[in-house]
Amino acid sequence: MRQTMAAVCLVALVQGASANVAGVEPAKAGLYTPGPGNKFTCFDGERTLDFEAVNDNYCDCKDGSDEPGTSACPAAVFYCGNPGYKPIRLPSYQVNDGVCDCCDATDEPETGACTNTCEEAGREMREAAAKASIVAAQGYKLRQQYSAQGTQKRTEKQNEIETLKQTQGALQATLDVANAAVAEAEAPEKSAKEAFDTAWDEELEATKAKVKTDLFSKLDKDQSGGITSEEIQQETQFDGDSDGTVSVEEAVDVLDLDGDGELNETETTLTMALFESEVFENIKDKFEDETTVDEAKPEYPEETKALIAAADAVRATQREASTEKSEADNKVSEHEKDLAHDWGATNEWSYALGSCFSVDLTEYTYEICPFAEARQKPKNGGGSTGLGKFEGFTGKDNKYTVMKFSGGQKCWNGPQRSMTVTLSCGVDTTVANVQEPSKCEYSAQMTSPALCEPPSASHDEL
Ligand code: MAN
Repeated sequence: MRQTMAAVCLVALVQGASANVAGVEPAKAGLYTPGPGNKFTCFDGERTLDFEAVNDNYCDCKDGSDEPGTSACPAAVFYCGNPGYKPIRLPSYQVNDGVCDCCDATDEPETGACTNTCEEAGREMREAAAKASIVAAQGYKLRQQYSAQGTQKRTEKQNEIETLKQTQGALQATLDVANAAVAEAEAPEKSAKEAFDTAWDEELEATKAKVKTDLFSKLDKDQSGGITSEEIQQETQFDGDSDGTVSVEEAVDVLDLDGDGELNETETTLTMALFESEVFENIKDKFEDETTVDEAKPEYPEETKALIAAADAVRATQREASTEKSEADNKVSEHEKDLAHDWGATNEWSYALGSCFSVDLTEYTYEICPFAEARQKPKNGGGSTGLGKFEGFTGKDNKYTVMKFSGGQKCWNGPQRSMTVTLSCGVDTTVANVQEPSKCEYSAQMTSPALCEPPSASHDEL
């Protein structure tokens, strides 16, 4: 049946008004006017076709614009509106491939593999978005608190550094005075102690020498200056076999220095010098009463004790001054180190200073300490492994979305360990999903209120 011109126009108008060319996104709908006699020009302007060539499953345009709703053109993009959910765009090869990519089922018209699930998907998405926005709101409140606390903490630390720096001079002066007092008190203390110690050493040596000469003298009965075997025989201590007499053999044994069983000239009359060097040590135990020397050093005399006490007192003062000074120095460097860290755009990360957050997995516990380090601790005991020192925030668009740790313990046959932590908004600070995508390169996800944006900044208004 031949249509009148008016009827064709009417059909075109009606179709144009509700024109739904499969796979075309609303912004481009105006470029497609279905209807007999209508033309279509490829987006690249290279060809103009009869409209029947659109979505006829044959690719005419290089840019794929004539086949938005089929898989015929590799360059084409399929758009599904997914009413009730959110629109998505697919590469054309996903059209009619038997896989449901669009919840409105429009990507599978020929396979008929799909039903419309947009209502359910939309509901789930809105529920998730509602939950996320509650989390975001709670988290953002915390973030504001952390920011306020952080700003205050920054000021406090700066003020404390100022105060400490002012006292550092005085503390150093006190320490200098104490050092001088110690030097002054230690000189007489040292010489008094040294004098006493030397005298004691000499006295002890003299006593030990006297013990030897006394024993020599005791054995040298006739005081001739030499000990003979007859004299040895008179000392019952040399009665080795306890038969009541010291035999000639027993006496010779004492004096027989070369061990040849008889006494030569020097051995027959043993001099003091040989007695001291060769005999005394062998026989002294037989004369314990005479040879035991009390080697315990006596206490220092009162004057020396007074010098030691005086020096102890100034040393104690010096220790105190030194401790106070190093505590002040340490505090200053600790604060300076903390302040050197990036606490976030509004100091919102301040709450994590000095804190660690961990997660227990099957084999390991992972511990993340912002501004410090990340560690891996085996659950079956054993030492922990350093996964890297805090390097900083390294996210691309918003640097506070990624925390990087690097330069950790070297991996056997590999790099030094490192960890990349991806951050997202959460009411609590939690660590999850720790993985090792490549050997000794770890990744983790961390939630923190520091990542929660003000509710108005939320992009999902579905
Ligand atoms: C340890 C752990 C692992 C790592 C290996 C590399 O076992 O740190 O995570 O893959 O060392 O040898």
